[in-house]
Amino acid sequence: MARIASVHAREVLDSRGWPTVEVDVRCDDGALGRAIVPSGASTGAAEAHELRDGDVSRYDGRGVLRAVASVNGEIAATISGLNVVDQAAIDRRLIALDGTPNKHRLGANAILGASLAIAHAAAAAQRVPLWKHLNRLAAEAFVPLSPPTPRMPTPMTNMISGGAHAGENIDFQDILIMPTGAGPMSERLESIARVYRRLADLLETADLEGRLVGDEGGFGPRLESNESAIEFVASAIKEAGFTFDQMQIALDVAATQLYNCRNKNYRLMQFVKIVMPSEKLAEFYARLIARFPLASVEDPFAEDDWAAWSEFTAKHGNKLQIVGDDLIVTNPGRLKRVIAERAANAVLIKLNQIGTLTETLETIRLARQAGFRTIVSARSGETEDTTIADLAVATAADQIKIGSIVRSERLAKYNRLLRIEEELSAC
Ligand code: 2PG
Ligand code: MG
Repeated sequence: MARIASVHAREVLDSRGWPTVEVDVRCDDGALGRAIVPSGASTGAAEAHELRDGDVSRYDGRGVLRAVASVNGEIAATISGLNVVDQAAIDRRLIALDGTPNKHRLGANAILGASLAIAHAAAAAQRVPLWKHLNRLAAEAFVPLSPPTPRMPTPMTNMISGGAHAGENIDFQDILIMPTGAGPMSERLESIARVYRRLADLLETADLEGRLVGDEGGFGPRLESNESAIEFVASAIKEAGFTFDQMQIALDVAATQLYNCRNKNYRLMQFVKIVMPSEKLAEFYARLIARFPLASVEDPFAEDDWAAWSEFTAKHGNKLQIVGDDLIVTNPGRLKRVIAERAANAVLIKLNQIGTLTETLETIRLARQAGFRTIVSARSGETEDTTIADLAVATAADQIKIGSIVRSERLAKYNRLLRIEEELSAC
């Protein structure tokens, strides 16, 4: 049995050059676990609190030295000496230590950094890959459901970025593709890369910014409309030689960003000066669904526009994956309401929206129980940390959303999946 011997956090930088928290957990047998916390740009209001210093003399106030101090002080004192494999018990202690509903006292970035570093240390202490350890934790957390069988998720990969991730060039935040074939990850990545290259060619031929990318590596051209972005991706799929059965199209509208909650209207730049209520936006989506082979739509409405979500799911949910991101924020309580109100049929899973591994597994269990699809997701601000690749495999997630197929903070996860695939086939 390995016990936690030391806990040490430091401030490191993420893919946007903003500070974030890295935590090292060392066990008494020498095993080391390390994790780095990601950070979102289009965040939901109900997300766990990311603690920033507010000291404008450093990083425009976005330093994380207070969160680092939470880890090196109170968190280290509380978890030192505990059995490193007792993830659920340790996470519960961290939640109680913070004592606030959204983890704002110690910071969700401090708590999650510790929670994930503990899981890494436990895997190292047991000399098993992280996905194997997470699979055991998931099996415990999913009771009374059957334990998940580890498997490769389908990649949901960003091709064109918009909204908050690419300087508001278009309204929709992501136009993504999903290879549906059951082939090995290496083949699926090659297919995705092929579409990405054809898309670059098409954008360049059209004199658009074909090589300029947004926060997640998707192209960020200035286009006249959101439809035009979908058209470009659909054409790239065809140019690459795929049918829409082999390569599906998905959207993340991130509609909370377009919503004015005072007058309950959405504002899309492509409809200059037109604001629309959710009914009109739903009609716009119905036209897109009729015109394009869309398989999945994430955050079509704002995080608190509940009735619009339920109506949309009733109308399109039998053939379309409808994903709650800002709506659910990986929060078991919000997911329960979504299930009760049939407001979506799939959930995006982001560890830092809720702030511990244990609560994340609880949300995934609820989703599985309700027959919801699960999509494990990166944030737009990422690092070399690859925990989500292991989490997706360990929980048998349906999809993984990492961003595009370029930039090393994204590739770290895809490449990790390739290594895990080898380990899976050796089992
Ligand atoms: C999203 C994510 C990832 P962010 O909205 O799904 O693409 O973005 O991390 O900025 O919330
Ligand atoms: Mg989203």
